[in-house]
Amino acid sequence: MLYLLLYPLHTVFSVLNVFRYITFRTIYASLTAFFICFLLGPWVIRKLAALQVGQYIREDGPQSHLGKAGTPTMGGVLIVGAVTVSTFLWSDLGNPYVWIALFVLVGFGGIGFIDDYLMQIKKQSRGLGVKSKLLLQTALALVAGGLVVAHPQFSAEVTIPFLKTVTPDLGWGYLPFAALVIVGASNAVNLTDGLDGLAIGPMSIAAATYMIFAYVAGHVKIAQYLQIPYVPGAGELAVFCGAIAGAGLGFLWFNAYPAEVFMGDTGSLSLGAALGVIAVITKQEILLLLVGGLFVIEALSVIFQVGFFKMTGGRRIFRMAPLHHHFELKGWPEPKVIVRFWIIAIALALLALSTLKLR
Ligand code: 57M
Repeated sequence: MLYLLLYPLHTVFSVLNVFRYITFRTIYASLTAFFICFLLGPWVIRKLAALQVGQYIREDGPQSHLGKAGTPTMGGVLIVGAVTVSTFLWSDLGNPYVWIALFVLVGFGGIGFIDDYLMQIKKQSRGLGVKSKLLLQTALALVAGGLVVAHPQFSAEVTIPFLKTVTPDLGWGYLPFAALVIVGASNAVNLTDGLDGLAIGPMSIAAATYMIFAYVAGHVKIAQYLQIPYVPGAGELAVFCGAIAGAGLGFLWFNAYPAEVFMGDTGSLSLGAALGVIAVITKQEILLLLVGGLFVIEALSVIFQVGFFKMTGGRRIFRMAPLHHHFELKGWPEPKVIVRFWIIAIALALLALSTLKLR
């Protein structure tokens, strides 16, 4: 909005020329989203507590979690709000990719909100049923994927990290593939969100990583130089990614151990899906397995655990899935699990960044 309002005035006030630069707007989008979360956090937490939007804790989980009962949840409304306001302020609203990304963030936030809300009304740990949740997620992801596919510059080719010449063209298969990336990312982040700051830390790291990829993908010269797909207009998503990274840090201030608030499905489903759609638009879909590697590991631990459990009639690979519960039950203190998982997320993000040169 500020771009559309202020940049045209640069002919009168040359200082406003700075609004032209995606880098400048990305930095301020991050700071704006950070301060919205940081400053409004205490008020939102008080409101959620007053509305008695407190977390119900499953009794079959690690015993250490029972003390977390009543922690205000649905803090994701603050994150989604901060990212949306900041993106509105600092991005070029004439760019269709910005609208697709916001649609996914707010749409999946809406599904998460319904889920959280039902949990509060029913006073139980399950909200929307698994099937209805998956159906709603798939429907939204298909709409978002359809909007990407309808873009005049769309290409159905998929980039494979480290291999610059292998770019399979999925043709019509691209739409279900895009939906899978979005829904998969949304659910993987949701599964990870089980310890204080465990999901939001790596989410900020992943958003900051894609911020770089979005900038590079949208810059014709750098994209050509690095031999990555050039996606005209994708650079504007750097502003959106910056807003997510900033909002994430602002939220982490309160979600850090011991958490004063949880993000709820409102936060985890929306942020995961947003990461998925960014990967799709920037044509770095497969790279999400690395950038969001921690979320992938957590999701795989559940898939293997459930599969093995069913195959063997009740035996387990891990003490409990998702993986963070396994380490908790092994006796690692919660902060140790969290910080070690962050370290893994940072290492994976660096590895992902190295694909800019290693190809
Ligand atoms: C959501 N939600 C947290 C909070 C957060 C298929 C199965 C593996 C599914 C999985 C599941 O339901 N996962 C989805 C996980 C919950 O957090 C809330 O949910 C929101 C995210 N959606 O924002 O509102 C609890 O996590 C803790 N928490 C924190 N700090 C935070 O910042 O400590 C969350 C955020 C909170 C709080 O305790 O209440 C959750 O874990 O429920 N199911 C599971 O994860 C369960 N695993 C399981 O059943 N494993 C079995 C299967 C796979 C065979 C096994 O391994 O034997 C575990 N979760 C719980 N108890 N709570 C185990 C039992």
